[in-house]
Amino acid sequence: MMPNIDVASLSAAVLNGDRRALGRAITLIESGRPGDRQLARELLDLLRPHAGDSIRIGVSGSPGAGKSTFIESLGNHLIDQGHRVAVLAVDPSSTISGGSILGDKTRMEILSRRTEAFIRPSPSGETLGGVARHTRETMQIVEAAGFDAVLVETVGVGQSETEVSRMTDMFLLMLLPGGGDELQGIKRGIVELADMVIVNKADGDTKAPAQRTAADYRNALHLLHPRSANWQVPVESYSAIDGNRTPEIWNIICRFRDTMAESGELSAQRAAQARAWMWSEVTDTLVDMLKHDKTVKQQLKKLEKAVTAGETSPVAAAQKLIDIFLEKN
Ligand SMILES: Nc1nc2c(ncn2[C@@H]2O[C@H](COP(=O)(O)OP(=O)(O)OP(=O)(O)O)[C@@H](O)[C@H]2O)c(=O)[nH]1
Ligand SMILES: [Mg+2]
Repeated sequence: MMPNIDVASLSAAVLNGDRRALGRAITLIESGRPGDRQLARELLDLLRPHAGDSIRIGVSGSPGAGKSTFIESLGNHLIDQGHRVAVLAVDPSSTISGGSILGDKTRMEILSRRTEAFIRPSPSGETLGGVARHTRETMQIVEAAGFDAVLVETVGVGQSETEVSRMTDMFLLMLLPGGGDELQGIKRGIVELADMVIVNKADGDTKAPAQRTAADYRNALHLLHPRSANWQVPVESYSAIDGNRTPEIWNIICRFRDTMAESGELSAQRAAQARAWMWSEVTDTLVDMLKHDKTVKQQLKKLEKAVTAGETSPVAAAQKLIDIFLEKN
């Protein structure tokens, strides 16, 4: 797929801010070929010392809550302030819904045309695990390329926001006016992950409902055990369409980052994330190796069939596959 890659010069070009190199680097880490994986690891090794110097913000919320519109507004505000902004999407559902990535691009119309911005949708046809792995690695690459604000958008209906909260410094939850989280298809656990809640569409007819919803959440959040003793989760009503309060939202984000940096929580969180990353990399790599093993492949269909038919227990079949794999190594 990517012949004759010279990792050293690719890395140098990425560090130089070469956009085509950036695209190629990300394509390399997204490649499923085992040979490419080794190159990807080498590339990440070269870039890692230059990564980490950004604020990583996760933006989650129910479908249609206005996440992309918010990112468009915040991204443009940040660029006006001299920042460089990367937008990554964690959206394994895009394989089902089809066009959501294209939709996002059009919703980030101005942002996507600016040279200080880089927008990368998640690769289609990937499982959540795959998308999460790629997003984490892509984050390192865009940071090395000099992007100092990384915004990660995810649809808040499943497991993906937990993944995103594990790779970002701050987790924003975007809600619609009216109704609690159960009505919006948001699980309670997700509200507990939030470092800030934004009730969007506080404009026109939905302005008053947005303010009421914000007040409800403010009350509800007071009852939750705070994640940090140093941070009371703010609940803001907001309109991404008019974007008037975008600078205020950014100020809150900065205040959060400064508070967490001063208390030591930011570096503690990043250290914990690095440890967790190591373990998911171990899991992903072992599973990759196992799935690419020839003998395992030969037995796989048969065992899957036996499990489906209830002839073999899943546990026994898993052990059998692992035994086959280990015997050969
Ligand atoms: N009235 C109003 N509409 C908004 C606002 N923000 C977004 N919208 C509209 O809501 C719809 C969804 O906006 P998106 O930004 O695509 O929402 P999203 O959360 O990214 O959607 P998905 O990625 O599909 O989950 C679009 O039609 C927007 O124009 C807002 O502040 N006020
Ligand atoms: Mg979107």
